[in-house]
Amino acid sequence: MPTAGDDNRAMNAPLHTALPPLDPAPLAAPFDPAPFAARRRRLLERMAATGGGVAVVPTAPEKLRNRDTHYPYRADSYFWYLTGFGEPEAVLVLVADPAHPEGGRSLLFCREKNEEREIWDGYRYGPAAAQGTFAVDEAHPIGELDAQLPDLLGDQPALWHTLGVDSYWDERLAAAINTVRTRSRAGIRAPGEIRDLRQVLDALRLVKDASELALMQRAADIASLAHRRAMARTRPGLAEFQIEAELFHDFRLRGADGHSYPPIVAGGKNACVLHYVENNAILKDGDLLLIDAGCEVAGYASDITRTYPVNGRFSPAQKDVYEIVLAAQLAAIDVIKPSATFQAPHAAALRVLTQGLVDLKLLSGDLDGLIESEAYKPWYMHRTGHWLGLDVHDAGDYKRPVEGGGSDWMPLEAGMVLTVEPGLYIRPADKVPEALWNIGIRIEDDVAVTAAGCHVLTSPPKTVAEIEEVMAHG
Ligand SMILES: [Mn+2]
Repeated sequence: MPTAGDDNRAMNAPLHTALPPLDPAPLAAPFDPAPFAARRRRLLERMAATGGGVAVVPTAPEKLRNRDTHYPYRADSYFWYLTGFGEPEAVLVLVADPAHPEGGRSLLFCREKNEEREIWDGYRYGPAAAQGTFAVDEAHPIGELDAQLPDLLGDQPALWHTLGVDSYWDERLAAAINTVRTRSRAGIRAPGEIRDLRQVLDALRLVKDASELALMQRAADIASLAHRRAMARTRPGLAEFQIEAELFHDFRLRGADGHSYPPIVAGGKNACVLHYVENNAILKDGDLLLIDAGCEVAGYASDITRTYPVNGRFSPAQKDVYEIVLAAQLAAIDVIKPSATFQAPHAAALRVLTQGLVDLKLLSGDLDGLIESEAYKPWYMHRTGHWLGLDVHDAGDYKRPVEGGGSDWMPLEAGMVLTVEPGLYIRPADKVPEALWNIGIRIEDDVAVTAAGCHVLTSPPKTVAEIEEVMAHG
């Protein structure tokens, strides 16, 4: 264990790398409602294609943390996707109408202006300003929603809603439908169907538009710089949470909203705990450090994992395992292109990882047989990736039904974004050479599918040489 003096020297070590300055332009840019309006139009088209109706999309509720302190507020991802409106207590209503130039009417219900509350809690748009800024047809006080819903739902074929997500909204919308039913003797019909809005919205969210890809690139760039900073500052004797602080420093310094999920900063054997988030152990000379952390920019997540030696030099055993995981990750990225399926990178990674386990003498036998029997599972127990977007494990199906029954893995198309994150986790066990014990390695990048193949959004140092260089010289 190093002395306290070593700790201080490490924390104050200058970063020799010239980090790109913060680009304030995206922060100062005025809000552009056009991409959100285009998404509402696409949703209305999909609704119209299956008979039309009315969609009701509430944002997330505020959540109390304790007494009168709230958790930091974050809008519901579906609501944000369709509006870009970040205030709580808001609901979007879309009324499909083929005669409307946008495919239907959009109504935003939001908080009213309130001078006293704004002194305490900050600016509120209020309906008048919200209507223009967010380019909706109408905006109304949120207090009018229950009174207006029965009128909006009358004589409509279907109510579209994210059924079962929030029982409060399930009940509130059922009450609105019951109110419409009381009008049956006036000849007004209640919607005959309640349809799951998630299916159609998830399919839309799966393929990112240009403005989403730009935000995801920014989230990827900021998180990449943060990982690089953490790497340059890592030394034996520091605590995992001190490295976590380095990440958060860069996230906020460069304008990200914050973490996109609780960061994993796992030294030594903690790297073999897949969802380790305590981040409170001391980093030891000779151990590896696994960091799985990403930031959020305007609602969009990045998700990066890097693994490197605490003391800046890979041991021979650590290097052997690292090179296997890196080769698996590169092989997985290599097969990502339109028409390949979501399963293709996983299959490519499994081949390299399983051969690597044979080379490490942890497995023996025929490669295809070992893959078929999932012999790799004790050391590789998770999948190689997931969709990424507004949610770190983003919306979107991984399989699609095929004619004649059954399902196939989702074919990739340009605009989809997925993570590629193979790993190997070697816990102490009989018949495992001691040099390999507690080596937990994962390497994760964010990859956008393009027409020509794919584009890797994330860029922290990744090869053994790059990592050792950054750790030696910043
Ligand atoms: Mn991930």
